[in-house]
Amino acid sequence: MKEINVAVTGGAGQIAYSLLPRLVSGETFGKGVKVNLRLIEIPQVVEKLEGTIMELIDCGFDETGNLLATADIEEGVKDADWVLLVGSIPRGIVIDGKKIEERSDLLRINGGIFTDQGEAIGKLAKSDCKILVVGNPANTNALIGMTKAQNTGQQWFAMTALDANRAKAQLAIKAGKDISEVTNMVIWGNHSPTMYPDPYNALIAGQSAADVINDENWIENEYLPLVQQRGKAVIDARGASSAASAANAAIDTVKSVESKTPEGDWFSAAVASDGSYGIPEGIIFGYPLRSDGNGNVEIVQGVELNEFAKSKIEVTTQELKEEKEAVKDLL
Ligand code: NAX
Repeated sequence: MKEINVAVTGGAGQIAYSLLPRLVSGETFGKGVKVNLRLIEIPQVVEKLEGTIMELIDCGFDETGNLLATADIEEGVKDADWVLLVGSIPRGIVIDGKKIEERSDLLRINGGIFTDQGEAIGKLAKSDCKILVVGNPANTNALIGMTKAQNTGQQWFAMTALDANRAKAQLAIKAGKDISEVTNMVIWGNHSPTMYPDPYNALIAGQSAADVINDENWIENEYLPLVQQRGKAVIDARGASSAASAANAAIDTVKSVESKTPEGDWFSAAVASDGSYGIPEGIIFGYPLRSDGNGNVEIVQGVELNEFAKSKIEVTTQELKEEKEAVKDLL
């Protein structure tokens, strides 16, 4: 059986609980591919992973390979084909008597985690390793990790697929169509409330979603805030942040990278900007992407942006520049 090594940080967290079974069930990497899973946690929590491992064994999947729990990032990412960086410190946690509320504090604390992880991945993971950052602030964490990894064969992604799935769902509901008919969704920019979930280039049964819905006021004043604030709405309703849908989006992203993108479609994730669409290089930016199914992912070119889109993209670009500035000493 073909084998693949997958490392996941934050292995004892709530997203991981929904994510891990689906990584080793044959669903994500395909039937007949054995998945060796390394679960990485902070030392205070690593023991709990033994319980998770027991449950994964008890699922009895044919594709489950070796299962390892570790607090040692180097052991966890060695020879990894995929690394899912889910673990991070949440907003509101108390560290050294101080409640971490400010985005800038969060950026710096989590940035510190991603320097070590990036170095370990660059040095020890496979030379064509794919890395998906889920832990927030995802784009800037990915920038730090990628910068520290210094390994140009590896490819870093920050997750925007949850935002894309949320956006598709809202467009489908509004249009009264099946979600399977919604394609070409792109989240431009940051995984944050400044994201731009593009309704003009998204298609419903091959036609611009904005044209199908034909309600500019709804698009600009209801749809955008609905998608941008959906994470908060889930927290308010559930008393905890999105977990099952976040895990699902991580699986979607891995599958999108691993398989050939259907002709004419694209998928959404943030990658290092190469200057496409006038976005400055040196930030991790949400783009429309295509995969050839052999590990090569490219930014789709030539997508038209109207004035509304350009103004939204400007705002999210500015935010990413500011985030970069806030962690500049970590880069
Ligand atoms: P939890 O707090 O349930 O779990 C996080 C886990 O990470 C904890 O078990 C913690 O011990 C571990 N951890 C912390 N530092 C670590 C380190 N240095 N190495 C290894 N593990 C470490 O959070 P959960 O709900 O699972 O969310 C995880 C992250 O995903 C958060 O940063 C959250 O903000 C982010 N999200 C990102 C989304 C996206 O679309 N990109 C959406 C969902 C989610 O909000």
